[in-house]
Amino acid sequence: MLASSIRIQRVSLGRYTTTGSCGLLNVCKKTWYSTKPAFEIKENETVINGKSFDKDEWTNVTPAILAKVNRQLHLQPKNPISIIRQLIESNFTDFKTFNEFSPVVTTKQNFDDLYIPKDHPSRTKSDNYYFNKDTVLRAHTSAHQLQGLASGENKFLISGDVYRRDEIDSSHYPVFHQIEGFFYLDNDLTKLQNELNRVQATETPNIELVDDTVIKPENPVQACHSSEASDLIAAHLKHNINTMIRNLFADEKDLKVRWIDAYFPFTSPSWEVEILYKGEWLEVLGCGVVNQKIMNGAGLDNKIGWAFGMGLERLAMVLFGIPDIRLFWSEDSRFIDQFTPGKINKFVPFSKFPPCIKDISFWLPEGEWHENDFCELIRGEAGDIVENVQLIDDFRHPKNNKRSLCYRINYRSMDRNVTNDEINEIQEKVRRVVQEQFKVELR
Ligand code: FA5
Ligand code: MG
Repeated sequence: MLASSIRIQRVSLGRYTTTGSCGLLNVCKKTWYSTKPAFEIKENETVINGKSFDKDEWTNVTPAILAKVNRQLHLQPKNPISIIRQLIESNFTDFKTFNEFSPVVTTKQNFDDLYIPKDHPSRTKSDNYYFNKDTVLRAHTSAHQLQGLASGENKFLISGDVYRRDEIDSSHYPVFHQIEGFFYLDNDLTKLQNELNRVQATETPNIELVDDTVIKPENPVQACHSSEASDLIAAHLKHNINTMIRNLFADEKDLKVRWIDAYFPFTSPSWEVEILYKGEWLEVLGCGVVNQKIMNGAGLDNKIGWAFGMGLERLAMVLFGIPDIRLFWSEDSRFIDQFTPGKINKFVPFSKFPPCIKDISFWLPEGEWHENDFCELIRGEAGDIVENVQLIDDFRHPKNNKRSLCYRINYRSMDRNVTNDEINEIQEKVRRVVQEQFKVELR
């Protein structure tokens, strides 16, 4: 955990964040994964899967992140991420599935098409991986809602890897996976009621529900919708989600699910769903009634719909008992051979290797300090060997008013012992690069 005074507020595609922008540029002429030529970072352009993107002042994709693009954990049959995806899909049997949209999308797809305002903080360089001002690694599967609608299907699911610059700890990784659900129907009260009756007849989720959300001005029915139609489609959404969660947690006897109000520019009303797991509320998805402008833009003026976006890692960590988010990326057979497609079983940890802890302290120069950029730089130099980065001291000199920070970097490999010498070498590199990039004065 980072000290709360400057803890970076994580970015939700709906909420506001405190981080600003200041990207890093990494140059590397290495081609990864010979089977699928993935990427090459050249002087003036970045090539990924055969497509080239000119660099500009927005460019901040790094070799470490581009190396993840073709891993597609959600499609590796034995990976828990893929197992969870398939279990979710099995709850929506008549939905069309899209699992292979490219994560390289336009800023139009990721933001504009979803009515995310131009000045919304979720667009900043500090929170996203940009190829250039117009092209980004998708930050959510909602970036493909219009592609789903263009297919002509009225019920579909979209899964994929999504990318956000973030802090480093056991539950945060710059790549995670989401599954998006989308459903629409004629905006006709009889049809909506019949459809709701149909789904409610087949399943009654047996869970303890906490849902005291009410429609209010901060989370309103859209002006173009009648409250009856909006309530019916919302009830359909809630029933589908509650049933899915019940089925996923079939072995949890006392499952508690809580609905809370939320805000997303692309839905209204909007909610987030949390589950009570081992005494803690865990946010698992965001959802709501689709912004009618999205429907109308797709030529579906007389339809009304719902959408949700759910993270797969958090569910998989809970259901499979996986303690560290980096493990999903492990290619160690002791990890991957523990799992069977279609089945949830508890992960048996292989021995935990000892950590190697190093501190880095420095005086900051004038100007802003963005912790995401610092974490990104450490990831770039050290890769997955970094388990977490923690701010342990934040101090201002009483005389010259200069600010000094001390971070503790916890290095630990998931599959072998690390030597002090090897970590010293990495730490030296980290120190050098931090000094060069951020113009700090090392202590
Ligand atoms: C979104 O990404 C919206 N696109 C969701 C949505 C879709 C809303 C359709 C309405 C309609 P948010 O940023 O809250 O929202 O992320 C959605 C889910 O992704 C979260 O509930 C969580 O389960 C998961 N998630 C978000 N950030 C992380 C993270 N850093 N690590 C792991 N999972 C995350
Ligand atoms: Mg959220």
